[in-house]
Amino acid sequence: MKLVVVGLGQCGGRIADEFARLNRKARIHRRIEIVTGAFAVNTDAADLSGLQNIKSDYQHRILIGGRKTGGHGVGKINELGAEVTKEDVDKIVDAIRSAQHLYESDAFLLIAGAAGGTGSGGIGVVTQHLRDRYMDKPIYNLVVLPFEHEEANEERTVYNTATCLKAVGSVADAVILVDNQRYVRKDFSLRNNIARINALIAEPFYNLLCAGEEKKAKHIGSRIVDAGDIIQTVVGWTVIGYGRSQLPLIRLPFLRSRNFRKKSTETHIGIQAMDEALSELSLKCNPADARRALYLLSAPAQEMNMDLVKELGDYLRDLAPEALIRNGDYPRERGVLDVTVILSELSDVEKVREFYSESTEFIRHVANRQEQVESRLKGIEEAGKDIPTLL
Ligand SMILES: Nc1nc2c(ncn2[C@@H]2O[C@H](COP(=O)(O)OP(=O)(O)OP(=O)(O)O)[C@@H](O)[C@H]2O)c(=O)[nH]1
Ligand SMILES: [Mg+2]
Repeated sequence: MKLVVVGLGQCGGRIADEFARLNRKARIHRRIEIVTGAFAVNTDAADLSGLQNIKSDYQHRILIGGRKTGGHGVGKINELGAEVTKEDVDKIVDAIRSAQHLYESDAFLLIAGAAGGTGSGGIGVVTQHLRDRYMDKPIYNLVVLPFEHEEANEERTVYNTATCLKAVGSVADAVILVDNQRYVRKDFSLRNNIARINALIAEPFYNLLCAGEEKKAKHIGSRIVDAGDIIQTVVGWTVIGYGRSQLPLIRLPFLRSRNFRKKSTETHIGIQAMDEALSELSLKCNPADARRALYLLSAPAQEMNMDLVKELGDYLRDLAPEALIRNGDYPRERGVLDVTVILSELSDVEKVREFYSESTEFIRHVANRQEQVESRLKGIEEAGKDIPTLL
């Protein structure tokens, strides 16, 4: 599958940059193309110049909001983010339209951090405009939810996140939810290592996008996962997970037969990778709420067999009994077996509900506070009403 990737704001731009890096890796190591164009949109000039893989011309690193933001961001006010994006949306859409291989692309992927200003406000606006113009291509949004400490310490975090989720939920064909906090749990030092988190966020997409683009017979699985399967799977609220198991280094030739022991070891390793993918989904959710699912098994050809693919399917079916499950195998990797899982068309996402209800409370709280401030100001005015004026 080939994507046009557009990152908005700092978070979106950096993750889009990561996709551009994956594309380079696919081109060098696999001679295939998975990203037909990578763009970053921001109100902050410094953030744009900090990127490494997205082409550095103004058509790919698109600065918006010129006069209103002076190149310094919107300071977490996502209404302003939405407003300046609307004003400059033609500039963004024109740049995307001039991408060389746009016609070959299967879908758009727009990325932003929900808790910020520029990306949070802009992602829904750009999605809506692309949707009006390219009705034949699905538009996916990848939305990054804030760390817990941001929810606790910064008032606007929850409000920005809720308004962003509401916007993307109503315009995108699918919203892939990624919770920053999930990546902190894996390894605490990561908190200071955003680049590593971004790599972990993009990683599950690598084999998933590559599998359907392979041209050489030896890398084409017996059941290919291509753009069609992904488009049929990814709808509405969506999460993605990735798990990897090392394969035993030494393989004794006499064990290569279809012997029972080997098969059970393979199955065990496969289930282990699938377990990891499911326990480290990009957002905690209940697989039973998924209406659609997909898994891709990538391993060296000799490690793969249809029994294993089927076993993984049975395992996933138990956890997501309501889901229509698609699957595929991808004879690639060396020394490892990995499993990518997508759970989609989720009928309930607790975290999204929480953001909505907390934000509704926050709006009430702000309105109350505003009333209090106004009545106090009136009090001051009242107290000074007999003082002569100098003006
Ligand atoms: N995973 C990840 N999260 C990030 C990154 N940069 C920022 N964030 C998160 O994104 C949210 C803030 O959004 P930003 O992208 O910084 O904001 P922005 O869109 O640039 O908006 P302004 O700076 O207000 O103009 C917070 O929840 C951050 O934790 C990143 O590179 N990777
Ligand atoms: Mg910024």
